Amino acid sequence: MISAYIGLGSNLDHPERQLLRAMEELDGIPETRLHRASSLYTGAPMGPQDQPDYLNAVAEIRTGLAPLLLLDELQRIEGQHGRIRGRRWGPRTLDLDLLLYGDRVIREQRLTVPHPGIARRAFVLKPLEEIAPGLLAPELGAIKELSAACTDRQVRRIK
Ligand code: A4P
Ligand code: MG
Repeated sequence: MISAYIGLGSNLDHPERQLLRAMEELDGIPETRLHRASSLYTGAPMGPQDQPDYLNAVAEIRTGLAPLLLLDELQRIEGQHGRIRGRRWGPRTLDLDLLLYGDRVIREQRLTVPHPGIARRAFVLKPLEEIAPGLLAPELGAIKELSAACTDRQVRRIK
């Protein structure tokens, strides 16, 4: 089993419910179980400001699925949440990003791992640091140090 980290985000249609349901659905992916879930964090949107604040969290899963099959499952779950792909960085009911997949580095058309936004996004780094304070990410290094150095917008842990 490989340890993988998933970033969850929502800012439409009851974000808290969207994230909690998505956590259960991660646990329901074939050959996969939810290992740890962070608290929920809230913050202003990155990108267009004419949209609601986001709720974000990070989950650690243990999976036997290959990366692209895992991505298929994440996109299937997004679809179940009524996700409509609109403008870049626009509002969404559920966004699931594959942040890290073990210590693998992947650069394929459909999939870049580590996720390219990690180092710049407090809404990823704070919850990731909460559940994996000692984590070292391939190409990026210590999550704790990235988090300390991140000058992105503020995020606030709510529950
Ligand atoms: N893709 C490539 N690599 C990956 C990966 N590691 N994980 C491809 C997931 N997908 C990956 O994704 C577009 C394509 O990326 C997929 O088809 C997949 O093959 P998408 O989810 O359709 O597009 P998107 O999410 O609209 O674009 P993007 O640039 O990924 O947006 P982000 O980065 O997800 O940002 N503000 C706050 N505070 N919190 C947020 O969570 N989220 C966004 C969306 C904007 N502002 C935010 C937040
Ligand atoms: Mg995305």
